[in-house]
Amino acid sequence: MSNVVDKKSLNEVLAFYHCSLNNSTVSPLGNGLINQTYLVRSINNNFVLQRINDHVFKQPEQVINNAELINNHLKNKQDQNQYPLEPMWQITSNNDSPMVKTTEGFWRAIKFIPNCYTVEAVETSEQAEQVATAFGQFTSALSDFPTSQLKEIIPDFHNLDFRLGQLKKAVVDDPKNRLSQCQQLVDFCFEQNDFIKRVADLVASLPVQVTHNDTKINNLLFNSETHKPIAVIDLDTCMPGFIMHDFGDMVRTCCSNLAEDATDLENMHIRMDIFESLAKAYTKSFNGKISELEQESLIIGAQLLPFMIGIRFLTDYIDGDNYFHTNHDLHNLERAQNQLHLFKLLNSTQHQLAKSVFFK
Ligand code: GN1
Ligand code: MG
Repeated sequence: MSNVVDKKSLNEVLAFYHCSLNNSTVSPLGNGLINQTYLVRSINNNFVLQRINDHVFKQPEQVINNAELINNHLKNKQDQNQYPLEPMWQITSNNDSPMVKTTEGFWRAIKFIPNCYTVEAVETSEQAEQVATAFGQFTSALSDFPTSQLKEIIPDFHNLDFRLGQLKKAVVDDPKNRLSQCQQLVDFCFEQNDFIKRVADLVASLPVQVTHNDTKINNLLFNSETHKPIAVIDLDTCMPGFIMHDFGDMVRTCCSNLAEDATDLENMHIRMDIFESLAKAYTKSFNGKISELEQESLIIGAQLLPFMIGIRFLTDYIDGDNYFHTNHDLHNLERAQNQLHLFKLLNSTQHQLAKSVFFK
């Protein structure tokens, strides 16, 4: 799928929303690695337009249906004063559906909330607290949602054995002869037997919840006046899952002092104050609806997500960059090195981290 959408294709999709490039402006929005997202400003209204990556999301209609179900549930909770954030409505097009199919792929429009902004990186422990509280409120409000109604959008998305299997396959195929560039890193992944076993034991016993699976701060909208989160966005990977995945992705994206593709790894450290704020706020947001095992799993999740995404970046590097958008040939390898280094740091500080989860 091409990253560039031409004017003709944009006009084709805009027509479904009663506008065109003659009466509206379309500008890229956000920094996602998967979908293409635009802000459309027209005379009638402003909305977010998104082309869903159908290489990643094989059945885009399932992404859209899941979002409808989740939004309806959140709206009910909001009406009962049990959800303090805003659901992110998808807009019905003139074909009476929230999904539009054109020659360029699958599209949807999402309501635009004015006077808000997104934040790319966590800098303070107050922000970490906001992230953990908002994503915790989200999953907590969905705790009585029947998970079986949700389609598993990307099967085995956060299944470690499956991700290790994909890496194994890429190593055997080595289609771009890139293995020699990363053999040591590959070996490192397969040497983590104790950790892999701990994860397998845990997932056999953890309760299933509706999880977001992409809990970075840039998937929250902040109100420009109050500077507080007003909505959780990007519901694409909402699926039945384990809360350690959501907590782990927060730790992965908030606690490192470096960006996920930074290469000066000797400078990487874990921001303990941020970790503590995440752990305390996330646990608190469930209002006691979190089991002891789930609480314990948070420490494993914190290590698991960097490990698993490191494996995914490494697999994509060996495969020839088919999945994640990259800016240069070594981009996925650098991301993998970075995330696996973060895993190492989190692994070696796990006892210290556990203290802040259990508030000892
Ligand atoms: C992808 O496109 P974005 O940034 O929302 C990926 C996440 C990764 C992330 C790494 C569907 O998310 O799992 O954590 O890149 N989403 C999918 O930056 O694979
Ligand atoms: Mg995402």
